[in-house]
Amino acid sequence: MFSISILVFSLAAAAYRLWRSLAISKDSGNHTASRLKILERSHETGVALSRLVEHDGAGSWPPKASHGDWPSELLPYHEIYMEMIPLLSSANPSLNNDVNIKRLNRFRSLLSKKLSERVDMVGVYELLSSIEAGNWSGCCREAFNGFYCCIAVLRHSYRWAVIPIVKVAQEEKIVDFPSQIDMPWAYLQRHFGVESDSGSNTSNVLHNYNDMGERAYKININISEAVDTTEDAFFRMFYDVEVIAYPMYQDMVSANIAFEQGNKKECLKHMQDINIRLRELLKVFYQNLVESRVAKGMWLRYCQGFQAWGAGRMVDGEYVEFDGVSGSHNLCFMVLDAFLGMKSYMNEQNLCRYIPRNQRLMVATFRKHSFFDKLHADNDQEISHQFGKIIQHLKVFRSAHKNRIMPYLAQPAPERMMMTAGKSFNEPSNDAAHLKLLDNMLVSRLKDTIAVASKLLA
Ligand code: HEM
Ligand SMILES: *[C@@H]1O[C@H](CO)[C@@H](O)[C@H](O)[C@H]1NC(C)=O
Ligand SMILES: *[C@@H]1O[C@H](CO)[C@@H](O)[C@H](O)[C@H]1NC(C)=O
Ligand SMILES: *[C@@H]1O[C@H](CO)[C@@H](O)[C@H](O)[C@H]1NC(C)=O
Ligand SMILES: CC(=O)N[C@H]1CO[C@H](CO)[C@@H](O)[C@@H]1O
Repeated sequence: MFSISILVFSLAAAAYRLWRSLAISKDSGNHTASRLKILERSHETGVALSRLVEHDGAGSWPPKASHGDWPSELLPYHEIYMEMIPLLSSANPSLNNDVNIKRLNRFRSLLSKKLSERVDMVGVYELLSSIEAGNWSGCCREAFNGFYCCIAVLRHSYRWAVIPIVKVAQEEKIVDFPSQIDMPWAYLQRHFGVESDSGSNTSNVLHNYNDMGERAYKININISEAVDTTEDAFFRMFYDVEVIAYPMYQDMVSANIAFEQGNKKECLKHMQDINIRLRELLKVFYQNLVESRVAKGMWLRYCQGFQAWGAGRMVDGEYVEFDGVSGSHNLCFMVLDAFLGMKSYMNEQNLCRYIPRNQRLMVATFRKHSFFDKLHADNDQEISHQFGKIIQHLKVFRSAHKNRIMPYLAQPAPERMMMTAGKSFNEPSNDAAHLKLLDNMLVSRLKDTIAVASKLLA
């Protein structure tokens, strides 16, 4: 039984590596570091993409990260998370508050104890300060990226302490974190330009993968095979869309350059490439958000709860609450919307809380240079047609997303109150009202997308 699952896993891993090498080899030729350099010299959007890749991505995108092969000061964090995961989740969540409070306290005190015994705060502080001063000789960017993920998942595991998440933890509004995971978090958030106490799709998901496409910090160990496969398939989607999106970003820069140079033929070619990539990118969603890959009965309790947050702190005498991780944090969808000149789905405050600075800047430059509104009906029919195809792809995605996710969110989880990862508000009087609220947000974005399409017809 055990060896069969290992076999299945190795086959899946091998298939994945093959797929990735194919996906990446399609980019050979023009989607290389040298192409990036040319784009950087030629356009503001190229500068922004290059800054993201060099600084945040450790030279690549999605960002490169390594887990555990780190400077000795940081290593205890990796080891402690690995030791704690088996204690985090359980197959039979209790409905009894007292039992859950005991489990929560036990998990937190053990985690605190390990952190205080093994982390050398002065050493960590000195290393992070020297990085902040621009001295990377003690730690490469890849390791720093993996460390970002590790501290984020340690914080999420301390926040919840019990997976599936339980009411008594949801009711806590202010959590007192051990200083060993507060102090580095402040450095990391300053470095990446993010304000939230919680992690984001960047820290928790993208930085969780090494360059073999393997995810370092899992949530559930040994619960069931269905939980394992659901957890793997769900998180992989967010990484895989960025693998395909990277060359698409380059095509967008090229399209901007060609359009501004008046080279419509070249621009059209890049627009066609964008559509080819976008179709591949959305396949990741269509093929993976299905019951056989992401099981509804497993997803809410074992994958989603951990990524939520719903806690906060006092800032200038006012309580500020942070949300958890959301699909709306996906860089590729923000960039696509910006390329079309659509206003951002997230407001400014949420952008600053959950989206790293260099991602925000890149999105903003794509929006600034959007040439969608400059197209002329007569002269630019073919390019307009390509824009129409992008919009059509997004419309289909948004309605599929809206329809597919609702049954996932509506799964029973009596040990908790309803709460999504991205939007932790739990005011609505009942679950149906809550789901309706989320549905409305998505419908409104779908309507915005349809409105863009009608500009094209006008
Ligand atoms: C079970 C799986 C999923 C659930 C339950 C879910 C749920 C949600 C919810 C409730 C929202 C609206 C609230 C918010 O902004 O946070 C949202 C937004 C969003 N989600 Fe998902 N999601 C899932 C999977 C995905 C996947 C796999 C992707 C992309 C690869 C994705 C992409 C997005 C995007 C881009 C938005 C922003 C709204 C928009 O641009 O239309 N989601 N999701
Ligand atoms: C790469 O791009 C250059 C200039 O944009 C173009 O002339 C060349 O044909 C492209 N090469 C490939 C392999 O697509
Ligand atoms: C840079 O950091 C390393 C190790 O973190 C340290 O040994 C070295 O002295 C620092 N260099 C400077 C110029 O501060
Ligand atoms: C998971 O289960 C297997 C088989 O029951 C066992 O050998 C292994 O030690 C367990 N791993 C953990 C981390 O508990
Ligand atoms: C780790 C992670 O939380 N990923 C999130 C990214 O976006 C999806 C889709 O909404 C969230 O559900 C995930 O929680």
